[in-house]
Amino acid sequence: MREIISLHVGHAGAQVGSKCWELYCLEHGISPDGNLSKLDETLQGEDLDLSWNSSPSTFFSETDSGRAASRSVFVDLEPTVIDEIRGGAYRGLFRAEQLISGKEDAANNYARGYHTVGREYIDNVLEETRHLAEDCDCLQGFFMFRSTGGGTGSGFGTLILESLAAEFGDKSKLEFCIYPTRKMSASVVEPYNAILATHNTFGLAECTFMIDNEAIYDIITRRLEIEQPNYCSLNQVVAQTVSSMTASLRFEGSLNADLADFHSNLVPYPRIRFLVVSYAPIMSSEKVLHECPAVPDITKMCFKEGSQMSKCNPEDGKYMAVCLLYRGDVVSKDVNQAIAEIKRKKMCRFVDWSPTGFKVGISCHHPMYLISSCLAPVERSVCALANTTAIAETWKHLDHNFDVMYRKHAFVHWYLDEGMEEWEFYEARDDLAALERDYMEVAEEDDNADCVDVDDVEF
Ligand SMILES: Nc1nc2c(ncn2[C@@H]2O[C@H](COP(=O)(O)OP(=O)(O)OP(=O)(O)O)[C@@H](O)[C@H]2O)c(=O)[nH]1
Ligand SMILES: [Mg+2]
Repeated sequence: MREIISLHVGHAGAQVGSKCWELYCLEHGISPDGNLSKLDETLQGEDLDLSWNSSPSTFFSETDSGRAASRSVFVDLEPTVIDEIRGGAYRGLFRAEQLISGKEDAANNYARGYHTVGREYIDNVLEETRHLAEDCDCLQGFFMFRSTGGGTGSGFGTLILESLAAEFGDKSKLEFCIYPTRKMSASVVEPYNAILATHNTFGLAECTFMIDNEAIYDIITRRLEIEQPNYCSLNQVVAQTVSSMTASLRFEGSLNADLADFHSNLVPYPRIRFLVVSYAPIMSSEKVLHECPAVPDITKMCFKEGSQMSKCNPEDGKYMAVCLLYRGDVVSKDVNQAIAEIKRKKMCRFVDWSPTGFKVGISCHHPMYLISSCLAPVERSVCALANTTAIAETWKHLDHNFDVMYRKHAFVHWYLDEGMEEWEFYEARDDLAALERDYMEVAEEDDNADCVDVDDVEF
């Protein structure tokens, strides 16, 4: 078995993580207390895999009493979210050591997470991670969930990745990162934290799945007609997407059955590793009564702004690689036709050196939904992971917002007080400028780029 350990860091990392684990439990027929056969009657229970012979053990271990336990560590520098998990319905999935919390948060300050407050907890996190790793037959790697806007996710998350690189250098490390947006920021210094975290994470993680709260907020208001979505709704959408992305790791599947497949397929250069994630369909219960989107419909949705978890216009960029992960009632012939149509309508431009074009994976396990989910259950879904130069727009906005404050040196003293030095700001900002240039070079490299040929489709 090839196991994966998930690390959920800071408020956003832990909250999103909770929703993900609820969904994994549902999909594998694991009850909230870790029991394999006793399913909550309120949950949908078809097609469940109630055995240890298949892939749930990539994410779950089996306790001596035969219960399922999560292979994860949840850590926040303040206690609120972790206390909720400790007292929540799913507490049976964790040992006490897996839920780590401190007394005071990093106050939206990267330096507090990295240099001062976070340092006090790094040993606990590493000790528990080692313990979980020792329990694995053959550890594949790690998923980290965090926001880069707050101090814990950005600073402490980076410190954890650095420590993992030192101790588990040969293992893959993939991140799900919530990046700051202007509309949904918790503090003005989020661009500082995000840029410091991005710069200091180069070389530590192979692949970053970008999540933008504003994009998800817009999807929910538009598609689900919820006027003011809260974090809970946002996290349900993120969890649904993460569950689709990880389905091939948890169930038998032909594509991305191994963690390394993700980055080997999708990341052509180490720095160009930030992936745009799309999920379709996202439908309300009312809509689902009248519409049942077919494979071509859901495939096309992934190439439009309205299904993307990042705020960037896919038409402004060129794709380097795309991975389409279908679930449910989907056959290869329909996928082939859907991709042919995307090509015919020139909905997606590729760089001409991309050798593989689309990668496709189909899992027959249809998507499942928590009873509390704001998303209506559907028979089939697709999650697209795309490496596109359109993401450069995110760096442009972030760099601009950083510059507006840094020009006046606003808030910089808070970081210097916590052990950072002035040059770290320059260095991080310079690196992000270089990243913008890297993306421009990839986009400019060829002007003969065309849509992918349908012969490139792989099953
Ligand atoms: N989607 C989502 N975003 C969140 C959630 N909580 C916070 N955020 C976003 O994350 C950023 C703030 O980061 P947090 O995760 O709260 O911060 P933290 O890592 O706990 O760090 P400190 O509180 O500063 O120690 C803001 O951009 C918020 O909009 C959540 O539950 N879901
Ligand atoms: Mg916090």
